[in-house]
Amino acid sequence: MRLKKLLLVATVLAALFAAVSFAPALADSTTITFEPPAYHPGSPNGQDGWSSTGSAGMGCAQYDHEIVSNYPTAPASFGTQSLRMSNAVVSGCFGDQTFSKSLANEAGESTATNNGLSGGVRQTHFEAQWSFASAVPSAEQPGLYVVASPDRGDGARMSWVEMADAPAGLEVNFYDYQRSVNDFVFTNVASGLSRSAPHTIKITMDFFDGPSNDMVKVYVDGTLRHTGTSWEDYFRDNEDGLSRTVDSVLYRTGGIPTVDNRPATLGKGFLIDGLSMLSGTPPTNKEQCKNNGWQSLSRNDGSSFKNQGDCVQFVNTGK
Ligand SMILES: [Ca+2]
Ligand SMILES: [Ca+2]
Ligand SMILES: [Ca+2]
Repeated sequence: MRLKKLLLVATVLAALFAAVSFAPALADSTTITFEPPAYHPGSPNGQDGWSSTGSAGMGCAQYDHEIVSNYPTAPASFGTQSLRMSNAVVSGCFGDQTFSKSLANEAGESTATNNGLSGGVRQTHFEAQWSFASAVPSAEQPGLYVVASPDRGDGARMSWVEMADAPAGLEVNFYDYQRSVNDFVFTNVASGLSRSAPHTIKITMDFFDGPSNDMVKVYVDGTLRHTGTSWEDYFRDNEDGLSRTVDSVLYRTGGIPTVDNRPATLGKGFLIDGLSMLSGTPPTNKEQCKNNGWQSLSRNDGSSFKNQGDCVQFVNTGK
């Protein structure tokens, strides 16, 4: 009896071990709505894996970044709680700004460095989408901006998407790093967006080994507005030669204190909600689908394949 029991336990353990060892590295995703009980009003620091030590009073400056409840001008689609950020307070620091929770599986080139700030099974594709709205729908908030960057958790940003307010309406702006000019290149992605409606930004990043080939797309309100590249060559040419991984979004109010800060935005700024992120590895050639390779691959939206044929069809048709 005792031996039988032991054998049973051993069998179960072996099965569990097999399941863990051979579990395919599936696409990984998360959606954040800032709703209770996972989130409560105040600094996002320490909530559900978020980090925001500055807004919690433990950074270079006490940023005006907080989770708000029943904010009077919040769009109905934002529910009861949202992340609110303004550039009433800015600094040149990175690690104390607001970082989302991290995906289990990082994304990046095979040789990208994570510095222990991301992990899991490395994927080639990362996406982040969120909605934002002006906290003051009736008027311009002059000089308001908040920047979102796919990041591993310390400010080694791999891209840069800005939400800003301008006389003609809200704007979305973008910087990538282009080796042809050895510099960051600015693009206005969208302008004149209504202040009285929420807008959605989606950024997708496809990492390919080697320089000057990563592909970054920026969508505004569901429409592809810009295709550019990542910051891989910034790190390659100006730092240690290695690209960086991403597993989260850094929301930052960076800048020079007393120059870039806009005190009038205190308690206002932008409301941010509905952040979803995913990582996965879409196949780029049919060979990757073979020998059970399809099991660890996914479409761009993170959905998995039913079988090898399904995977091959995606390579052929993009569907
Ligand atoms: Ca919400
Ligand atoms: Ca991380
Ligand atoms: Ca690359």
